[in-house]
Amino acid sequence: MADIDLSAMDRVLTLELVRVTERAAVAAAMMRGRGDEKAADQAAVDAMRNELNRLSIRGRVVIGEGERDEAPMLFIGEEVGNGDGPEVDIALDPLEGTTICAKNLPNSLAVIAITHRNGLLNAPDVYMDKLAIGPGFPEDFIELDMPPAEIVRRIAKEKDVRAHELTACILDRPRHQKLIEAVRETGVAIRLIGDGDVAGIIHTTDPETTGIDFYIGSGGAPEGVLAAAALRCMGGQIWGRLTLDTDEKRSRAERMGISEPRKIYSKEDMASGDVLFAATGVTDGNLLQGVSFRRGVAMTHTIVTRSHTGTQRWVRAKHIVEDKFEFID
Ligand code: VTB
Ligand code: MG
Ligand code: MG
Repeated sequence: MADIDLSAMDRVLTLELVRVTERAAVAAAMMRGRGDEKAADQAAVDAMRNELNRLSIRGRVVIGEGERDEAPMLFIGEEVGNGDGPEVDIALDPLEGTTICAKNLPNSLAVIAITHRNGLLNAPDVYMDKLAIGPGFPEDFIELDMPPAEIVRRIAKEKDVRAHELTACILDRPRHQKLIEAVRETGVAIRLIGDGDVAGIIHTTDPETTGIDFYIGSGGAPEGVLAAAALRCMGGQIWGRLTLDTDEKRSRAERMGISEPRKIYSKEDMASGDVLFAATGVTDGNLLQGVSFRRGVAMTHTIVTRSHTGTQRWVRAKHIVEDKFEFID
């Protein structure tokens, strides 16, 4: 492999990633609206793993479906790829928003991010406090620990708008009650989402289309790493801090190499190097359309992007379903 130009390899790999998320999305989409989160998730996991193992990489799952004993497939530490190619680390979520998919509500995704070995934060499956905003703002002009009113004031000033012209995306959870009150107080419109904060954060990169200006609140740490990878490629800023509020969580994090439990991570801290990112819509969403099935064909909509160049490719694919995908009926 030594004589192969790695950057050329990455270029090929970028497009190859599309197949991986497409395949997971189609499998999950066949289970849309059936009220069975587990089955939808399992279908996506199986499909993603099959496709991932065809890639010319020596891949290692860093952010995956869980620890080895709780996740039979795509567990943290699992080696994937055909074993022939660059050594890479992988963050994935074959179905981000299992409940959304089971209810056939907007913005469930199949997502993956790849970078060089040791380029991803080994985040334990705990909560992470997150603040994210799209491109076009000064670096660090807002901070994770600022009162919401101050965050809103600064964003409104930078955008030269009034607070009521801004929209924040927040996960609809009882733990966010105070946060929601504080943001409402400012006049900002809140879009409460049931799940799917990877999509919520990606939506900040294109407020004109999505209507989302910033994301705030606590969600899964693995999802934080995936969202950071997306923003490395698509622009924007994210700040995240792990919620390590018990001894058990702190020692679990320590075993995963985290020595500063209160550290605020930037997107580069969570995903460094030349990051490749792909997401395919499972259910219809604000940026990505969901999979649609017609007689004999499946249509998919994917974004694939790379931090090195920042190129965003929006790929609409028409798949002849027979032979390619397994039907469930
Ligand atoms: C979020 C959301 C995910 O988990 O990270 C959330 O993006 C956080 O956990 O889609 P809680 O549900 O406990 O709040 C999901 O909802 C599911 O992975
Ligand atoms: Mg998952
Ligand atoms: Mg998830």
